Amino acid sequence: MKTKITMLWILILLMPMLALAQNPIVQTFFTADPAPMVYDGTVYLYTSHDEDSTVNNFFTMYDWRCYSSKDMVNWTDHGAVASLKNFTWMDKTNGAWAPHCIERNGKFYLYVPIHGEGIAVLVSDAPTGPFIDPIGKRLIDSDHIWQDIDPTVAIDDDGQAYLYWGNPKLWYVSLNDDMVSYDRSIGDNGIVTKEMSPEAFGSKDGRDGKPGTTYTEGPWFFKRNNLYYMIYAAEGIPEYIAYSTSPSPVGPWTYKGHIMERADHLAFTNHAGIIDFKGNSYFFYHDQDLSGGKGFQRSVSVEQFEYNADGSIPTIIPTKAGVKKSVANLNPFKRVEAETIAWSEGLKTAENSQTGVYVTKIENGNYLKVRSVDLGKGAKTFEASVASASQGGKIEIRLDSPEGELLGTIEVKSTGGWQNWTGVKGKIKKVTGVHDLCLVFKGSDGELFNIDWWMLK
Ligand code: FUB
Repeated sequence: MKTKITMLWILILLMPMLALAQNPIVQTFFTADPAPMVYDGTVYLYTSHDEDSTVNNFFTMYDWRCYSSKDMVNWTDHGAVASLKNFTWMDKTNGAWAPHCIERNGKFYLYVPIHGEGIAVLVSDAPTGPFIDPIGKRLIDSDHIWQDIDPTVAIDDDGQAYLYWGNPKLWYVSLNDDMVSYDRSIGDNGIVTKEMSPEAFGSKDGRDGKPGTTYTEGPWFFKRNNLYYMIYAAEGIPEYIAYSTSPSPVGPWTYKGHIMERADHLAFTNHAGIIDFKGNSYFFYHDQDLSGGKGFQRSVSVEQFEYNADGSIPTIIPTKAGVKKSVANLNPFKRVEAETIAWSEGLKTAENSQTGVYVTKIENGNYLKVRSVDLGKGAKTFEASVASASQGGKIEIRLDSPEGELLGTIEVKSTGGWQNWTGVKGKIKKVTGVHDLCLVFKGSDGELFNIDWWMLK
């Protein structure tokens, strides 16, 4: 009895924290190595993907995923946009490590490391793919392919694109305008090795007996207000995040210090991505909260921050709350993909050629939350596209939290198959203004139904 009362108190005390939880930003999969890209009023977030089952107690990573957001609190899942199967010139089945995508002249170039096979490039006409391999071989032609990981790319104001990468050294190439080849006239057949001096990349404390620089891996290269930044994972395992700046894209780099310190709920690796979006600055990283502390099952999180007046980056504290304020409202009167989620409990997404990405593995008590939903003058009806091979269940539409005011309940019956999609609708109570909305799923044991999209009318 005493234990039950204590548990109840812990839950009551945790409630406000859970209600605020925004990190990690994806709860349906384990995601790592965030690479955010701003394009056409939207943030596209490319991630690597730690599988739910880790093989041989090492990174188990087969594909790269993409998520997008217009408001920095609701993230739409675009599924696995590329995988190791894209490359026919090698036969690795594991090793889809940290990606980076950039747009040039309406094409999207996804640079990816294949651990042990070096760095490759894929190209697409859309940020969410499909991506194809334009050169049929690895992009970086080096004799140290095991160290060729974590590509980061930026295009300077004069149009010159640079691709940096590497562990435990930093190399770069000057990409040609086609973005899939590079200038072979500089460095060693095009590859320039950066000098790893303590002035450039900090002095390692030598705790493993090997003095050197703090630079380890995971570089993130960008230009802001005429200053070039190199953010990176530092000082081996466990890693913290540090940075250096330079007056030019190719150095000399000057070490500037730590950005994110080590912390218990962070993984033994960390990997940063930084963007400015709609007037705010955001720092992406990964932690191991969602998996309960498993370093091979990481999750991407994000914090809003402000640069100091001199362009330096403050120390950023990893939080559970993450981004507190959305930068846009969500319009529920247009079809909302069900995989647009601010927070979810117990759900997965899957994809097929008919529906694209949809929400699945729905069981009694699971829910998804969308934030900053502009209900305007109020809606009368909730509509959704669902499929169920079981007995179905119910969708409760609740205001602000999973326990919030019940606006309506929609019945979902069996449709005769998990891919037999049909429309359901029902009346909801009229509420005006901007609110968070929760879809709370109810039913008996087992999987209830899949949901592809919903909207209000
Ligand atoms: O995700 C695999 C590797 O772990 C990445 O390439 C590194 O940056 C580290 O995050």
